[in-house]
Amino acid sequence: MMIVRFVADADAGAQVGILEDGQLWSLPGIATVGQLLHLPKEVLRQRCEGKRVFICNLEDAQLLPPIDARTEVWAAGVTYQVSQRARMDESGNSASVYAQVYDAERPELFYKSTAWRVVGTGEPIAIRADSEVDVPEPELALVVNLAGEIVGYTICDDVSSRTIEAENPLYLPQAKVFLGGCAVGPGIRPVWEVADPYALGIRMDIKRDEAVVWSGETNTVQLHRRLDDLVSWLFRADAFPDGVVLSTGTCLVPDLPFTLQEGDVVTIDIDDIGRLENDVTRGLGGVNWLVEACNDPTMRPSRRMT
Ligand code: DO4
Ligand code: MG
Repeated sequence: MMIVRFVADADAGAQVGILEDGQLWSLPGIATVGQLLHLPKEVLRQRCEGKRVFICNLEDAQLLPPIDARTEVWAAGVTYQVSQRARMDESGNSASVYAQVYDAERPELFYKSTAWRVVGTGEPIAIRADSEVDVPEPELALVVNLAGEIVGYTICDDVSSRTIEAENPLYLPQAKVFLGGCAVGPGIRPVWEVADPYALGIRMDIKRDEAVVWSGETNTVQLHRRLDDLVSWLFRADAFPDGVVLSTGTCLVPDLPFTLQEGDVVTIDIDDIGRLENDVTRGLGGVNWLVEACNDPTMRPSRRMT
């Protein structure tokens, strides 16, 4: 079962419900994912497993990113050794900050996106026009309710500018937060359906002109932090009235000088969670539609679901 947002009918707009066995169902009384994230985990489970109304088959609808309302995306960084090494290799005199944060008790946590800026599977991501080296970051993301309980898992692509972050670590927000720089999807796998989040295979392929130009595979067993611990740091001095998506850091980093290019296709698979697939555009032109789509989800550009 997956909790999803979708458009099946332009008049009905965005709906929230359950995807199971290729069929979409709505949950009576539930209009947003934010509303579901008000519920304690056990009540959420009862709602998901309780009364539903059949809407249509998946191929007759368009999936939207599974995040809305006031839900934000936050991210953890340098949580896998591969990320620590990559940051140290690229950052010259600033390399020591990454070594320190990897082993520090306090994790690196940063704000990544509002819900309206997030793209879903089948929609374009963007790399910045003022950056030369840009990468996707395939990450297991936690879906956390108002009370700070992990209620589900999804996939986040923390698209990043290596050029800007390497120039100065204080440029991190510009390396991380920009229109089209955050993809989340395809839906939310409830926590009660994932036996062991520390044993999930993660794969990423990058295709250019139909050929795979980069491919890698790893497993969340390599994660250097505990998931509950990351959440507890996030909730230490902040509140999330419509819950929060917390991305847990990248475990796959292409070697320099690899960079994404316009037209590439990034595919991320995580065991038990699903597949997130996005074409790459450069600059604002390919993602400006997000500004209008935040008020009209039926105008999303793609109906592709993998
Ligand atoms: O320190 C920069 C951020 C690193 C990051 O996003 C990651 O490790 O996933
Ligand atoms: Mg990241």
